[in-house]
Amino acid sequence: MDVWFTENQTASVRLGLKVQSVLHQETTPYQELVVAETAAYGRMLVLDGAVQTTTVDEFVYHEMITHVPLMIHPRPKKIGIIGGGDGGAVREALKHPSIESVHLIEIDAQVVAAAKRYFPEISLELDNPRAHVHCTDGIEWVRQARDFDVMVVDSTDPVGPATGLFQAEFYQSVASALGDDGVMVAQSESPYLEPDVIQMVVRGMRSAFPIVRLYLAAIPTYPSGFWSFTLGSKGPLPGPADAQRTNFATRYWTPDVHQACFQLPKFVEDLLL
Ligand code: AG3
Repeated sequence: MDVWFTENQTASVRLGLKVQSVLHQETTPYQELVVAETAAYGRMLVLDGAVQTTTVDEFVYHEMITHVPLMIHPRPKKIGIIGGGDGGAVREALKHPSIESVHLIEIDAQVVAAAKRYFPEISLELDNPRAHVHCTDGIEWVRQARDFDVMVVDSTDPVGPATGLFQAEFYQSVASALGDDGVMVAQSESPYLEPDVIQMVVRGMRSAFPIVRLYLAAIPTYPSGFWSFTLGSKGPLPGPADAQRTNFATRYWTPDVHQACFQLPKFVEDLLL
């Protein structure tokens, strides 16, 4: 018998994945959480019907949301990750020897618990002594945070618990939480399916940071497979990766991709006007 998972990515676009087994299903205080084994993309985490991560393509998203801002900062020591309860961004951040502490601020403790139980290869660094997990509201937490070097917003879509993470006021409090060379990045959805979200994020970030740039990566299980990240910087500019600092293993990020990802197709560039 064929069993299929369907994500309604928009009112008129769906993604279908053949499912071999459903391993876990629960309603947390914040959302519906499902873990399933898929035929094509390995094990998958779904929140409120939206694919968050799969073991086959998670490396793209986690490497690109982490190494791009970390390499742009001259010497990142203290990192904040808002959302990202699966631990993938923590794992990537800890590949940088300069990092002294990574603070993960995930609102839903059940996401962290499911990641530890079902996604050991993604969550393994959550027990690293340099990693600090806080299961609390990221918006509140950022208001009192100070002296961070890099802040990564690894959120769900701008509906439900993540809505406030797409607002200008939130980017302003991230800017206050960052030191002088501070850099932030937020996942900002698909240029094909959610151009309005990109424009909202870029506009909001421009109200808080002097430098705002968009970059792209190909992530097959996310809507349209073509994904954007928005970077806000207090000073450091995207440029060549420091060759002294690239001595870690990756599967998508390379020093060339680090620069190339900022080269935007015309229709994407036009969204930023
Ligand atoms: N953050 C989710 C990206 C949005 C996916 N959207 C969707 N499938 N509709 C990923 C969390 C991984 N750490």
